[in-house]
Amino acid sequence: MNMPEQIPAIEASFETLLLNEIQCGIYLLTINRPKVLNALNTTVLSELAQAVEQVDNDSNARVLLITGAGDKSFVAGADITEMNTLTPLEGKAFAERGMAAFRRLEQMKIPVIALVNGYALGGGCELAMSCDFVLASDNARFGQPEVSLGITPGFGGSQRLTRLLGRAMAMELLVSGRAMNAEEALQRGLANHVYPQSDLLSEGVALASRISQNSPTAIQMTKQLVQRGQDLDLENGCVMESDLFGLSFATPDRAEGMQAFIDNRKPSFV
Ligand code: DAK
Repeated sequence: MNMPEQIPAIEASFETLLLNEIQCGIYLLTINRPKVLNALNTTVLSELAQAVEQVDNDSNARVLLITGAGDKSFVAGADITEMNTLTPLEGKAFAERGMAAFRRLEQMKIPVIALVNGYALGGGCELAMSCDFVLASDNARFGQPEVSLGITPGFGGSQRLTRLLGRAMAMELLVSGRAMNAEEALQRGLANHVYPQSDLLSEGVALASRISQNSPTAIQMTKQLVQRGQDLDLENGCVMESDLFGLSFATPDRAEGMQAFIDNRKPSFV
């Protein structure tokens, strides 16, 4: 992905990631191992968990964008070279680290948007699906090729792909290892929008800016409703919605949002 040169790095201590606050409250996290198409090794997974924690603890953070360095790949999967050398105990630690990082990412308070700028294979597709939604560049390719390596998906791919695409299509992709292009991912609901690669970052930032004008408290509650509601039946999901709707009336954001409407001005949420 082409990075505007004026973007300042705010976190210098990462070896495999770049974390930048590109506009007030809008963070860009770049997996930065372009020579191996941003494959996920142990260091990336540890640093991903640290970066997620850091951003989620920033009360000014509004949206996290995640992408891959270069113009060829978002993330081409777990690092096969590293995986090939792991002992069973190291493999277990790798699995636990990855699962924890992806789960933590999914549970962030703020919206997380994957900017998929090329290959999103195996762990890369799983990383994209752990984000709240995906914007893709026109050269994006999504797939779960693990069966060709003699393994199953390991970061939740069999579960998240099935929830997103339905059982039959997920099964086809998981057992064939076939990759989808951006257009097919769009049609099947894996990507929300497809843009020319040169526009992907600016489109992501534009959407993040729009999101960041809304109430952070209401957004956090909405994320909870959508995520927890997926595991509930409709009746219990609606009960949860009534509860959080009621709770929103106790928040300063609700008071400000409604008063601003009445005053015919833009709300100012803090
Ligand atoms: N790991 C390590 N290196 C990789 C890589 C990967 N996943 N993908 C690409 N590379 C490296 C290549 O080896 C090459 O390195 P050099 O030879 O230059 O040193 C460099 O990136 C450029 O790649 P290519 O030369 O292959 O580039 P091409 O354009 O020809 O092909 C490709 C691009 C993406 C089609 C191809 O590189 C490819 O097929 N890559 C592998 C894709 C893949 O199979 N990904 C899935 C990996 S398996 C688990 C949790 C999760 C997982 C497993 C376990 N547990 C909880 C235990 C996840 C597994 C996976 O993700």
